[in-house]
Amino acid sequence: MRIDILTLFPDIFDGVFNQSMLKRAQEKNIIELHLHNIRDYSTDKQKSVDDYAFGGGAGMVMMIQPIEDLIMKLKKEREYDEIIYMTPDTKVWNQKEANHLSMSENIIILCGHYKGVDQRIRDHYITREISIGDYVLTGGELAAAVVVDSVVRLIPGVLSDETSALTDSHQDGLLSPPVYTRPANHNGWKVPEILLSGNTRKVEEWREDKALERTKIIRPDLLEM
Ligand code: 6GU
Repeated sequence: MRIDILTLFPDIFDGVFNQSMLKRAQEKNIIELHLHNIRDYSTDKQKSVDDYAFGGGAGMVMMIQPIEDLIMKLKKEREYDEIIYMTPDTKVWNQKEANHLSMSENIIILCGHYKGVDQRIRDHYITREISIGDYVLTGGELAAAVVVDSVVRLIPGVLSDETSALTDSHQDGLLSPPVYTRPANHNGWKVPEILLSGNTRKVEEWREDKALERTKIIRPDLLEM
């Protein structure tokens, strides 16, 4: 999978993309991450990328020209499955959508800043909008990093068997059951007996029960979907 990220702040991604799982996925050539600085595509003398909002009000709006030129250049080079815009004013990202997006070949992710991008970019180029939750971040970059991480770890070959994504919270629509490691008794705090029994069928049943119990208490909304 190739992911092109369009941003005014490419440095924000440095730490995230050059560590751990995302680093390994790139080394194994399972993904290619390309960062593009929108400002490099501004054709005006001052290299401006934003302007005042028509109609007034506080905050700047990202202008069409540099974003359009960058998107057009990329679209000429290859076909994209999705051109995504990161914004808090849309539907919230979830595991099901991560599973689906992980099957894409090429995607573009546009990160908004300030008051966001000119609506005409959204109307004419964007095929999909993503928010990561009902709160406002300074820009779309951290949200884009969240989306990239959640998608890439689902691509076959990225995670090892031990860290397989199949047993993650949310993968089956439930929260994860509790997990324990040695020691079996820490100053009187004991691990549930069943986990020490060696009976894999009983352990699996216990985990399913606990997952359902935790979901009912903490996130009953997940059971209604
Ligand atoms: Cl995608 N962008 C911004 N700026 N804030 C957010 C968000 C995105 N998702 C949740 N909050």
